[in-house]
Amino acid sequence: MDSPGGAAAEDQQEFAGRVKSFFESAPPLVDGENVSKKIAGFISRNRGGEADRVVCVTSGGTTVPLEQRCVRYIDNFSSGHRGATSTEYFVKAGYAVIFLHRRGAYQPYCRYLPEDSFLDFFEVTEGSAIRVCESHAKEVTRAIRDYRAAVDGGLLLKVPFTSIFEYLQILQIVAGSMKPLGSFGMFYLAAAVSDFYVPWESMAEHKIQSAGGPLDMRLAPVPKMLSLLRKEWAPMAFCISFKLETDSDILLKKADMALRKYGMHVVVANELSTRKKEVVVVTDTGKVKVRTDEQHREVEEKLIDLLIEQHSHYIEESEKDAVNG
Ligand code: 9Z3
Repeated sequence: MDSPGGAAAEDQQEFAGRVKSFFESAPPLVDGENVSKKIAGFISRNRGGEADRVVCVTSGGTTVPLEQRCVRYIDNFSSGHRGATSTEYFVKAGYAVIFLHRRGAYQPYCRYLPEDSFLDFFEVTEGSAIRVCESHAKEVTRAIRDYRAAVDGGLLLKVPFTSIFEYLQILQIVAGSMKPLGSFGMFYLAAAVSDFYVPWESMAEHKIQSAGGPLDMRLAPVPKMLSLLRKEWAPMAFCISFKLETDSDILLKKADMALRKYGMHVVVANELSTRKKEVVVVTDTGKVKVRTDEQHREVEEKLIDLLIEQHSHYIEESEKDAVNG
């Protein structure tokens, strides 16, 4: 008969096998060497520098391709607004931010795009020069100023992804580069990550033909990388994940479960329809509701303040632990 320890070891082995096969069968990351270099350079420039703290903000949904030469894919809901907004507040607070985002999702400092056409912001003068319309001058000036300050100050690195393969490969690279930062590193995982995927080797190469009738497809579970991130990839980093549900009755229970199961430091629980107005910050010491109000029109403003406070406390405790051995 198996001992409980034996069963746990078997589970771990099975999980390790799924992780191995996910990465081994993933298509190689396009321009992977360059991506790694950029990330490592950004982190080493900020290490011990003015910013000192580096956060990886993930944003937008990952896709699951159904064909190797992809025409169709399954998508995960996320506009990327949460990640883009949070990035601005982190930079404002002095953090260096690696913005790991879905291509085409909302971007920091220009969140009016893609909903409003940016052509509406400009007009052509009589001399054929282009100028910003008076009605948009204030916001455009502020956006350009803040964006330039973030980029020129070396506080913002944007790294795009589309598929679940790209996302997890890049996340692993970021985590490896963040490891030396210890407790000064942070992960703010707002991206909506696919739970199921089609393994590359069992995926059709060409566009699936509709003439064949109903489509049967077997999706494999994506190994949950959150526990790997905590245990192996960057064990000292402060980790915040998000829990999204549409049924508010199960939201907090699921957030509690995620906190324990993946060893997150914080889980931010949000319900789809109210996510822009209200979130609940769940930690092992309790739950705090964060809401918009008259002074804080964006829930991220208060949320980031609170998380930074918790991160500071975590750094202090980690340093005490290091001194006490
Ligand atoms: C979130 O819960 C984000 O807050 C939203 C933000 C995606 C709701 P928007 O991008 O929305 O501003 O439109 N992100 C995490 C979603 C997720 O997939 N979480 C997994 C889960 O709930 C855990 S990794 O199981």
